[in-house]
Amino acid sequence: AGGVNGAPAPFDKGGVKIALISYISAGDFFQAYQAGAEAQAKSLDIDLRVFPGRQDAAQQREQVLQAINLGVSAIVIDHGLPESLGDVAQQALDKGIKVVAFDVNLNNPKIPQVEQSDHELARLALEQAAKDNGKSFEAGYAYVAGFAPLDRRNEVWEKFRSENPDIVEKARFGVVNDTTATSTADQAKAALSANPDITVVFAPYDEFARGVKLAANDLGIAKKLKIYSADVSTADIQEITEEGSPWVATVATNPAVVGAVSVRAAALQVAGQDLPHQITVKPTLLTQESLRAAGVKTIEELAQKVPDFSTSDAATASWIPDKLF
Ligand code: SR1
Repeated sequence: AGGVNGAPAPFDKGGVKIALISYISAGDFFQAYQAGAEAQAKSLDIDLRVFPGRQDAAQQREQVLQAINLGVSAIVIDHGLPESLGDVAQQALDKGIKVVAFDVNLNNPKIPQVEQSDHELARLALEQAAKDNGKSFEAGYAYVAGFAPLDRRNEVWEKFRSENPDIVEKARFGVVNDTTATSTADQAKAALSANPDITVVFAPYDEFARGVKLAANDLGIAKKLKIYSADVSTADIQEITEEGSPWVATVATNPAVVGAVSVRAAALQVAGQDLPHQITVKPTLLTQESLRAAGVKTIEELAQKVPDFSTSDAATASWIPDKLF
């Protein structure tokens, strides 16, 4: 470990141990989030210990305890169930370990919360749906309760529906597991078959959207359906822009940037520097039309065209390199 020139202690010496403890590791979003966290850690000569998530709350809780025993300086907790994490996160704080939470509400004033402005994300997606389809249509909705970002997006969906009584939710479905897209596809297939008048699906997680698209293709109804989602990856861009795709818009951050911001937030705390309690990475609306017009094929190409996809001004300091992608 060589440390970072001009950085405050302990980053001047390097080798600061930080743990990244995830609830979910499968899927494009979470892999890119981890890659971004690793890139930021490398730039700060941090020894990042990654604990992979398997949607197992008991295991994640155990991993927080393991990280405490490893003597890390900070822990980034990425998703998870607040009820199984609150007390162990407090144990970490009591030992002087800094904690940052991404997309899990730990309701602790000592724990900064990173999020992607989920209300704005859902609002932008639904405004685009109304722009494309008017304010009277039958909708399908992919949702699983208990995940902070999905719950926040759901608040916006509920408000949007109450303000637009002719937008009718005909079916609700969704699964979060290690095969979210295919499991959601099975449910979407049943829901879309039972409700042939559905023309719009709000699927605010890219794995959900991928599942709905699979179902629409299997049923041969892709032409009459429009899917609005959250998140983006290189694979998503390909699925959105391909000929005849029903996936017409997504609202997204670069998940690698969010991973980098989470590590920066942890590093700033370890260095004793101030942070706001709420750390937000702003999402951008990406329509099928705009992606096709820009000829963008990968998330790297997107990062070259959309400044918010290459870096974020959240949780920065002069000594932290933030041009990573
Ligand atoms: C199961 S929660 C999935 C969401 O977490 C992140 O906020 C991503 O945006 C994804 O949509």
